[in-house]
Amino acid sequence: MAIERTLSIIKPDAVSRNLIGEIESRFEKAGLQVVAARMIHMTQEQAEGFYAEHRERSFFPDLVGFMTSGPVIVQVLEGENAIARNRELMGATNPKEAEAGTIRADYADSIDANAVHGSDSPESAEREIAYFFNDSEICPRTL
Ligand code: RTP
Ligand code: MG
Repeated sequence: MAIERTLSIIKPDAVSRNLIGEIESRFEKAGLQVVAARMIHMTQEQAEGFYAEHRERSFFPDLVGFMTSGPVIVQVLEGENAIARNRELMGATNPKEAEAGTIRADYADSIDANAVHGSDSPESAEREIAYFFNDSEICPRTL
């Protein structure tokens, strides 16, 4: 199986509820390794650029408002099949539909405050990682 990298965000709701460690623990137990990480409070411009693909959607203003409402952890996870593996661990976008035992089922309140973000494809992962990190800020562990 391929070793991949994916962009993960621990969103403002999870950071404010002191769930950083719980969530990182799930990634580590699943064999995903943190190879870059930073805490930031996104500006409106940063959040709008990150979610540019959703610019025309009705939920876009709420999404940008929420993502700029408090600090987040932006990070790169590395491991076998990391993109899909991270999405499995996260669960469905709407926590009400997320499978039991997933991060969103256990820790998320609503479709807006849904605890985590994860890249949804190799193309998104490449763009999203480069959006927040230079090559020199990524510390390879398994690659
Ligand atoms: P994410 O990008 O945050 O990992 O989540 P996702 O792939 O599961 O969901 P996506 O479709 O990319 O949507 C990005 C975020 O926008 C919010 N959203 N709200 N009200 C709605 O219908 C709606 N749909 C999406 C969610 O917070 C979602 O995580
Ligand atoms: Mg998405």
